[in-house]
Amino acid sequence: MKKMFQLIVIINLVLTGFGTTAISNSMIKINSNVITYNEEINSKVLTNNENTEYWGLLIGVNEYYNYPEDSFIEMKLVVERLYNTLICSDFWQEDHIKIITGKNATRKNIIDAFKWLEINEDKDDICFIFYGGHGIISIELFPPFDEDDRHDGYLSTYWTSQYCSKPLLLLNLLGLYITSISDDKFNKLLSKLDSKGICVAILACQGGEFDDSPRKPLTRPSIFENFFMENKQFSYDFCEDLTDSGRVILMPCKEDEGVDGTWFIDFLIQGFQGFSDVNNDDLCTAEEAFNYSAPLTTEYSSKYAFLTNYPSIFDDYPGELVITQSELPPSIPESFTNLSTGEVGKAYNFKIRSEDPDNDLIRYYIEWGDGTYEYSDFHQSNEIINLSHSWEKEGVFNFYIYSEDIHGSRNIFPYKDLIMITDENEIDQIQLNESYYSFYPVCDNIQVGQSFKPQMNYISKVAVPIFSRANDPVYLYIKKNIDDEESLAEAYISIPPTNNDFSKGVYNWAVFDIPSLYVNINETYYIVCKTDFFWQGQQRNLWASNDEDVYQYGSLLYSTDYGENWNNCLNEDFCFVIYGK
Ligand SMILES: [Ca+2]
Ligand SMILES: [Ca+2]
Ligand SMILES: [Ca+2]
Ligand SMILES: [Ca+2]
Repeated sequence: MKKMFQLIVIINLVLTGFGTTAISNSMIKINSNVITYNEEINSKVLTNNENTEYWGLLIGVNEYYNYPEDSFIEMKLVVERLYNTLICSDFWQEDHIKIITGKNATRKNIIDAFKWLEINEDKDDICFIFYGGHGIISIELFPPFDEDDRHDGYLSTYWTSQYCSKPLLLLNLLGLYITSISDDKFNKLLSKLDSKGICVAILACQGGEFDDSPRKPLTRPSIFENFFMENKQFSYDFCEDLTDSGRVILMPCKEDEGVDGTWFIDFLIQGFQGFSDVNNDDLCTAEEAFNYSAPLTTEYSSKYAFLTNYPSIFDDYPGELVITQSELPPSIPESFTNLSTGEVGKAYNFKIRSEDPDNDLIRYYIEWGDGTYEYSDFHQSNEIINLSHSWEKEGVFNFYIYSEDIHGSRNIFPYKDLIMITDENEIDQIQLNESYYSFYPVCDNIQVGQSFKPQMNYISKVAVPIFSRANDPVYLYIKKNIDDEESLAEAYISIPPTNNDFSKGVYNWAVFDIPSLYVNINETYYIVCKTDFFWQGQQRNLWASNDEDVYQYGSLLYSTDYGENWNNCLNEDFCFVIYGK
């Protein structure tokens, strides 16, 4: 059942509603995945000269108007990481990179950004374009009718969910056409660029749709032909252009696949940082980064996610396309402090260390979990340093420490830790052990709970790790029996959407105040959580859990009928902390 939840969650994450899955039997697409891809690694033709400039366009659609459940908070983080990685390299200048995220990620702004690229770049130059957001597949309604599978891929924008959620199919399709960028449109935008090398990286479902070659012929006449002469001409023009396009397109999956998590782009970023430089020339090419990312993406997605992704590459650039100079980040920080509890207002020291492969100076970026964050000073590589922080309220805090070298190269994976802060209460029951990518939606029709046995006479607070994409009130109840109408106590809070990197398990705890509830020690009680949101597969509010029996005195429960009937999962437990007296 949980698998069903998760699968629906993921599929919805990527399709925003109405997508139709395509069965692909395309002959034109280069479906080379990592296993069959073997372009010459050492025969790089590096023809950059003093006139070669690098231009970047980084698009992260992290927010969808009116549809917080579609938001993709990670995309903003990914774009920031990409920017930081490119800028570490001397090839790249700040004013040569345009970033489009949030409310700015509209179709018009994206097309305008391509115009900005077009005006600035010339044939000596190299362009890098990233798009991250929901990819949608739809029947091929508009020309050119060039898809063997009769489906087009679309890159969504800020307005897409709003205009694609109309009940009528035709309105949906029109909305899609008006608000998003089809693979054909994308191809057209790329074809206006003169740069000798263009690298495109896509992180979207059906990302494999975006490898259209400019040489691709119009394969099928259509009834729309007479109405769309301009487009028809456009396609025929493409047929005549038989020169190399100079494009390398890096795609997270095949054209009919969904994408789960940000692994593909995470490992591409690592590749551009220098992990991919197999020939040790301190240059990272698009091909090297792909070869580095593809097997890791497959490995990590098969191990941790619900869909296994097989990235693919379209490579029309002669030789290898250099994107960055290598600048390796420091290692993931290791901690020498083992502290799980603390008191309000008291400063605690954490000893940490990391090592830069180039022996560069290192500073640390810390998110303390209470809304505060800070940078440390620069320190020697491998030096054990002290970080100090005090938490000002009772609760559970996940905190994250990132290492970054003096050139700005930052490890994309943080050190993760947790501290339980107490004030006037004490900690009674805890289950802190989450397993990667284990969670349940918290909704109205889907309700979730956890049984426990208190060892103190009063319950005063319950903390649960809930990842939120919207400002929904989350209701928490304490019940004596799971199907009791009446609850012994209830509390609710609104959890604002945070900048958290959910796909890496980075999120905060929500703390619910219970007005001192008297309970009998060692008897079973239940925590129940719900929101007012009707679940149709969205990842709007999620409660982290463990898919093994890690808490002895209770178990995880869920209901799929508004709390009428409950399923008791004896071998799973939610994460929670109960404060008592
Ligand atoms: Ca290299
Ligand atoms: Ca190549
Ligand atoms: Ca370094
Ligand atoms: Ca258990």
